Amino acid sequence: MAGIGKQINTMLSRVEVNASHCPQLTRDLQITQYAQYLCNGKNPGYIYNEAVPLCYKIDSDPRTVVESVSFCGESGGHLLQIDTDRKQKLVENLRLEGTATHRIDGIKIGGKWKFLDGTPITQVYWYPGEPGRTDLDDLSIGLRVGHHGKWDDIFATASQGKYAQYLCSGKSPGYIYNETVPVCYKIDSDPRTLVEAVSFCGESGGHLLQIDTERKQILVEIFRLEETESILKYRIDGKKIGGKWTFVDGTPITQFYWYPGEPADNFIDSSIGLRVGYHGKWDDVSATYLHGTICEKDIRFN
Ligand SMILES: [Ca+2]
Ligand SMILES: [Ca+2]
Repeated sequence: MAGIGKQINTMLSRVEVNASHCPQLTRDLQITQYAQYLCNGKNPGYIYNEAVPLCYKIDSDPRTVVESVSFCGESGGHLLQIDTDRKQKLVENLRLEGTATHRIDGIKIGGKWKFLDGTPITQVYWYPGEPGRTDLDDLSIGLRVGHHGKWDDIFATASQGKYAQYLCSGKSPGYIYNETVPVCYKIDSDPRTLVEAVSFCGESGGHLLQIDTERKQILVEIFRLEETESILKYRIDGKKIGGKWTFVDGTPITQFYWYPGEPADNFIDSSIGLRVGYHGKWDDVSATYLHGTICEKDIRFN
């Protein structure tokens, strides 16, 4: 009898365990699945992160703060509000792509950082050196590619592209901003030696165009360089020292885009130019001959 009693007790306790745990487990699962469904099932492009938990979406089109707010609002959301360490950890692990800075919630009003709903931001995660524009008020918060989720103060009313354009051509007449590369460049057809070209670009805060990416090369290949009475070639960065091609700052050039038959290697002071008719492909030119100049200005957002 005692043995049966024990069995019954064991069975009862098992039932108890089942009764107390299974429904709970099911409910959690249902909540998770429902949350997931609410997040990405209803709103394509959103990703559900269960650990935070958080439902987020990344979009790379350039927008002002106002445009971003309405873009997020269209899908029933709002700009990502980083108000917990967990959310910050999440964005630090995101792999943001491209060159754009991605906006998150946050704006500077009367010298104070606040979320768009007016709540003061008490915990900040600035990248070293940020916020960099202490003198201005038209600011918001973004995550810059390469800053591993740490914050950057960025313009609120201008998209990053427009701001870059302003830094490029607004501050230095003659420069053109190409958003695709991106690069800020200027083509000048006055004849100059290499030394003169370097100082000419330097006067506007630039340097000779450094073709160090495929994208920049593709850009110069669609340039319509003009032949004038005095010039047929345009200087870009590059010279030969001790048998090695380097940029003027000493960085070795690793990728070359010579025109067939170039470099002809017939100068003791070789540098690089783009010859009209070579469709952007490179020509070795004498450093002392007079050629046109293509300058580049580095755009730094701070
Ligand atoms: Ca900044
Ligand atoms: Ca040549």
